[in-house]
Amino acid sequence: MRTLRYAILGLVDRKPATGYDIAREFKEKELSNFWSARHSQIYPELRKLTEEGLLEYEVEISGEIQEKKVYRITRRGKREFLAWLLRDEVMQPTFKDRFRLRMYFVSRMPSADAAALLKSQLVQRKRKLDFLLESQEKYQELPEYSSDQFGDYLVLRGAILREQAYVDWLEESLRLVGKSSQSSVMEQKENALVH
Ligand code: FER
Repeated sequence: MRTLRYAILGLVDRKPATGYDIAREFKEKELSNFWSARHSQIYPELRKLTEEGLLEYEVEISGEIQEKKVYRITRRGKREFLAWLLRDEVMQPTFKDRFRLRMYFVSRMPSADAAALLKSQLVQRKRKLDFLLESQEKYQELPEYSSDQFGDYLVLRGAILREQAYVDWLEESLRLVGKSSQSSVMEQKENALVH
């Protein structure tokens, strides 16, 4: 499934846009926090969508020589976009997280090193969480369901809950690593007394 085409259809369905406008959405707007696309992908996709009759464009003159294509969604485009939106989604496999792979092999490293790595992740994750919580401040109240902001709010809340869970996991792991390193120190002392 070519997901980019649906992201583009969704954006143009909200508001007629140029290729440049669309590229900006992926680069610096809300969408850029969780989806990306490069100019080199966007322009060929706009061309294909136009050939397929899902988008159409009007040429606007901007300045003396500059022409720009302003894309609009067609009725067929709206229909295909809605069909895609309503499709049920198969759950995606667990995201590959390199740090989790390292923790899986934690027993191969001294516990003090494990604690240091966990603390570094904790600092970074808390920073991310703070950033997301700050972003949430733009919503003093729940946006209306029918507004573009409602979906952004849902996705942002998902990110906040995910990062909070990650922070919880790191803090719990730090506690557990601390606990077991104490017990292994005690075991060493006990062993030293016995032998
Ligand atoms: C936003 C919508 C979604 C946003 C962030 C996200 C910062 C998601 C981020 C993530 O999944 O990490 O408006 O603003």
